[in-house]
Amino acid sequence: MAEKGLQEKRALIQLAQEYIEKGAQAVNTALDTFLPSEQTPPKTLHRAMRYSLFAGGKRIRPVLCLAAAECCGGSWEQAMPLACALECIHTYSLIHDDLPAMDNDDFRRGRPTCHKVFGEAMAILAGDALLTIAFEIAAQAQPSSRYGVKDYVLELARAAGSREMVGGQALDLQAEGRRITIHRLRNLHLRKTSALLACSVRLGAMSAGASKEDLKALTLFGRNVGLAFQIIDDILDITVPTEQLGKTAGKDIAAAKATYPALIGLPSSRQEAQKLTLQALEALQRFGDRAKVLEGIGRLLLDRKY
Ligand code: GRG
Repeated sequence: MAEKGLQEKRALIQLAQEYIEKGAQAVNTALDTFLPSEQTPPKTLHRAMRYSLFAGGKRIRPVLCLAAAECCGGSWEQAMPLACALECIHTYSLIHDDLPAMDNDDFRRGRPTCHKVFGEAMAILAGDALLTIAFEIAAQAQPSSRYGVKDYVLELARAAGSREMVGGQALDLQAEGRRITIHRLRNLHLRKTSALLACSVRLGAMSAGASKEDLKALTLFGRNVGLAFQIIDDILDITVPTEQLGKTAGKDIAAAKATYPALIGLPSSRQEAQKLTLQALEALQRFGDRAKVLEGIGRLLLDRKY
């Protein structure tokens, strides 16, 4: 699966682009029904939650969830509550990451950050509420032939918690201004970024009742795509202007962040992202043509420009 001609790679990327567009629309519609309206008291809190959630994120995590479900013989309908829960957790992490006590960013998803518009206290609460509603939404998913709602909730809680995403963020903060080894950096990225991406494909597969072997293969895909995604994110932070990124460029160098480009330079970072993407695609071999969309998304994420 890994070695393909240029035409074939382009066709897969095109397929992924179209899938993401349709998937994102469906996710946005579903999120709109799951989230309390702006008129629901407390109105400011619900406005703040919706402001960040509907600010135009790429919806990579929910779309990966939908694509993994289809790859394992499931449907968007079964996977949708889990897809929406993933996006709520992702958006909460961005709101909190942008706070002055963390990355202190003014700009996200092409608009002022949540705390710039609603104030720090309300932004903290909007993040808290998005994290909490994620579990309320996930609990509404239907059990599949192999997994119950308890399994979905456990999966989500573990990926978002102190041993994975939040833990990765803690390691990231502690690494600021320090020169850490590539091994430590990889470990940090695996927790901060890969865990939720791997969880996205796993939850989609679980909603389809996937076998243990299929879940294992998708976990490998998600972890490697996640690592490549973070490396590309760090490369884009240096090479792409703020207007194109939709968030403030050059922040990593300014904050003396531990990143792949800082440790091994841009060319080696690009090579590493390519290698990881190929490893991710190899993990899809067992699914044959059913994994075309996932393969396209993996290739697209390596090529992304924002
Ligand atoms: C728990 C506060 C807290 C943070 C957890 C996810 C995270 C750690 C921090 C957010 C900042 C960051 C650089 C995370 C790494 C993952 C990443 C590259 C996020 C950006 O994801 P995209 O590009 O964003 O999918 P959109 O806006 O398109 O959804």
